[in-house]
Formats: sequence, C-alpha cells, structure tokens
Amino acid sequence: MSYVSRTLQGLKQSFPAQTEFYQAVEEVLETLPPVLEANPRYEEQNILRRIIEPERQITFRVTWMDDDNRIQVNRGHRVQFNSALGPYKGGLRFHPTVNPSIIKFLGFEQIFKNALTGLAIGGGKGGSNFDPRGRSDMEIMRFCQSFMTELYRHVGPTTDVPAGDIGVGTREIAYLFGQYKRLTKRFEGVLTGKGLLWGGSAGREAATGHGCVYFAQHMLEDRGEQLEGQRCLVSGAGNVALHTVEKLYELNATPVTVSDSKGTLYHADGIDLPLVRSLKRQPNGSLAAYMEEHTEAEYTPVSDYPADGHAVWRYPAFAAFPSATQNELTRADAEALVENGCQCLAEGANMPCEAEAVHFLEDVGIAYGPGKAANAGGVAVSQLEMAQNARMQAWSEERVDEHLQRIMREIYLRASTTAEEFGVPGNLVVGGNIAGFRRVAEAMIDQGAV
Ligand code: NDP
Ligand code: 2IT
Repeated sequence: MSYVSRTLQGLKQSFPAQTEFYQAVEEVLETLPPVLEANPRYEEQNILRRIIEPERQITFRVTWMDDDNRIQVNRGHRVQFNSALGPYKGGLRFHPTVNPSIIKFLGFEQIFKNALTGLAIGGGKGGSNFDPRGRSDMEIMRFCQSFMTELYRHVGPTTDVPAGDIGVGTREIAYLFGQYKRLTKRFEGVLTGKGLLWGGSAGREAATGHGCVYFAQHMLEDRGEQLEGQRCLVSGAGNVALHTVEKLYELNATPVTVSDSKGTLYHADGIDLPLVRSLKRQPNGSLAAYMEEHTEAEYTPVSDYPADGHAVWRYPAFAAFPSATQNELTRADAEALVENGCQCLAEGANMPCEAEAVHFLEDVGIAYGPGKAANAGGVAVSQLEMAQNARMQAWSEERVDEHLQRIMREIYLRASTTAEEFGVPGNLVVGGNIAGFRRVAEAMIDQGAV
C-alpha cells in the first residue's frame, strides 16, 4: 500500500465520521505523489503522518445568558494545526453546523493556504456551534466574552492569532478583543480583522473578495481573456461575496447572482449591491425582499433548488465565484456551468466544490482557482495587520491594496510555475498544493522531530 493510502487509512480509523476533514486531506494528499517521489526525505521523515495530526486541539464549554436570563451552552474549538512557518493563524467560525470535522478541515487547508502566501504564518482554525443570526447585540457580546474567557490562555500575538470567518465579523472581533484586553491587560495584535480605530488594518475586510477577483484576473490574463464586460455568478451574501461583487463592478464586469442559506437571487441587469447590503444588515434579513424593489429579478428559495445541486450555478455566465460555504457546488452544478459557457471559477469560500466537481473542472481544463490560492488574500492582509501592530503603524488603504495585489500575483505565479515543474501546466490544484506543502515540509524537517 502506498504512503498516501496508508496515511489516509490510518486517519479514517482514528477519527471516525470526520467526512469534511477526510475530504480536505484526500484533496491534498492525492496531488502529492510526484513530490513525494522526487523527495524521498518526506517519507523518511514521516511528513504526511505528522502533517495530518494537529499539534494541539482545544475544546471548551461556552455558557452565556440570553436576553431571557436563560443559561445557554455552546461548544468552543481551536485547532492549532501546524506552526512550522509561524504562529498559528486562521479564522473563527460561528455557525450551528460547526463540529470537529469542519474545524479540522478548515485548519488543515489553512496550513497550505498560509504557506502559499509566502508569509510567516502557521495554520489554525476555531469556532463554535453558536448561531449569531437573530441574536441581539448584547447576546452576541455575552457569548463572545464567554468564548474569550476560555480562549485567551491559548492565544497571543506570537502564539496564535484568530480572525473572522462565517458569522464572525468586525463586531464579534471587537467583543473578543475587549475581553482579551480585560483579562490580560494587554493591547496587542492577538486578533486580526479589528476595527480601524483600535489596531485594524485598512483593507482587511475587503481583502478576501478583492483578492479572489485579482486571482481570477491572473488566471484569465494567461489565457488571453478578461473579466471586463462579462457576466459573473457569485454565491453567498456575506463578507467575501459582497466584496467580490464590489470588485467585479469596479472592473466593469456584471455580477448577476448572490445567495444565502435561504435562497438565490438572480438579476440579469446586475445585482443592486447597496440594496443587498442593507437587506443583509437586518437581523435574519432575507434576499426575497429584493423583489419588492426589482420586480424583474428572480428569487429561488432553497426548497426549489434542483435535486442534484444549487440554483445559483444554473445561470449562463463567463465566471463563477463560490463564496458561501463548503460543498456548495456539486458535479452536476459544475457540468451546468461549463455547458453554459463558464470559463473561469475562483473559490472565495473554503472547499466550496465537492471532490467530484473539482475532478470534472480539472478534466475540462477551464481556469480553476482553488480556495487555498484564490481566497488567500484575507489571511495575507491579516498578516499585514500583524506586521502593522508589531511596529505600531497604520498603513493607508492604497498601500495595503498594493501589497494585496502583489501577494495575489505571487501566489498565482508560485502555483502555476510549480504546476509546470510537475508536468501539469495550468493545474493550480496540484501546483498550489505542492508549492505550499514543500515549504511546510522543509520547515518541519529543519526543526527536527517536533
Ligand atoms: P459571512 O458570515 O460574512 O457570510 C457567509 C454567507 O454564506 C452568508 O450569506 C450565509 O448565508 C452563506 N452561508 C453560510 N453557510 C451557508 C450554508 N450552509 N448554506 C448556504 N449559505 C450559507 O462569511 P464570509 O463571507 O466571511 O465567509 C464565506 C466563505 O469564505 C466561507 O467559506 C469562509 O470560510 C471563506 N473565507 C472567508 C474569509 C474571510 O476573510 N472572511 C477568508 C477566506 C475564506 P446566511 O446569511 O443566510 O447565513
Ligand atoms: O479562511 C480564511 O483564510 C479566513 N477565514 C481568514 C483567516 C485570517 O486569519 O485572516
């Protein structure tokens, strides 16, 4: 049995039912045989077995009082996956679906994504099954304070630096930061995505969505194509999705969809971004209300989605930007996209495409930017925020954007030149995984059996 197969088999035996984690691990390991053959040291040093094992996992109870003075209980997680390249770095997700498998898949992907940025950051992830939607501001504050009361002892600006993800934006980071400061007396860069008045970086909020569009531009440029004048599909209606929509408009492309957990909105003239922003700002805000202002638009509730996929991917467009959540794009969705003329898919979300969809897109050969490359702009600007905090500086938005554009170009070049080196030109899954893996593996070997 091969080193890859043995590693996967052992993983499934020791962590039953962690399906999203297996999916993320398989997706990386199946691309590694060429680099393992070229570097026998990686197997000799047992790198695969070590890299799939988190250095540390913390699980804790989070109790908090709701507005009716009832005690609520949630579960908190932080997975400190790999610190070969730097302090653990990665977001916190607050969503009812959060469980150890989800946090581990996200933490595992974060290792390779962060390595691919070329910056000195390790990989980690955390979160809770707490659902912020429909909760009052004070409930969110009490939850965040309780969450940090446990987490603070495990994090720090040179140890582990959490940030946002689904359900965690500037408001949640603010409450978490306030509680960290109260407990430690330290005003320092322990979290990224902070408010601009208290240590946040200009451009961080927009970085993932903007970076993802920059990445798509690089893929297309190499193929003599561009986004200008093209129709684009975007899923999600949160931070990543709406900043993707914003950047597409700046480039004179036309984003025609957004979606959320309740349904999909299609507007052939282009999504009315200010309206979507104001609808989603309301607690439990629904995209369905968009139709009151734009009767010509189309709203499909989740109950009317095709049995084998999602409504958002069934419209004709040149490019697709999945920016909501994992496994939101099936093989049937991918087939529909390609049949309808889609030439480019850049992942704003983490692991949005099912494994079968990824294999299909690779076979067809359209420009496909995997999340570990395409959505790395967010964590990259988080690292710039850490650098600014360490030097007590605040950079301008223009300066941050210049760095973001440079970093996205470098990620694209790293992934594409590595793909060429391994004889699969244009395959950014293989190129990105190998380029990230090699950096981490070399650093692990240098640091010995730790
Ligand atoms: P937000 O919480 O701001 O937005 C998430 C959006 O996705 C919402 O519109 C939400 O719908 C929708 N969504 C979430 N879960 C589901 C689901 N199970 N089914 C359908 N829709 C769903 O999160 P972000 O925009 O920050 O994150 C989106 C994706 O991008 C995630 O995969 C995240 O891991 C990834 N990412 C985020 C980065 C960041 O900097 N924030 C960086 C890199 C990747 P609803 O409003 O109905 O809940
Ligand atoms: O998935 C991700 O890269 C993030 N949620 C952002 C992580 C970060 O530390 O900024």
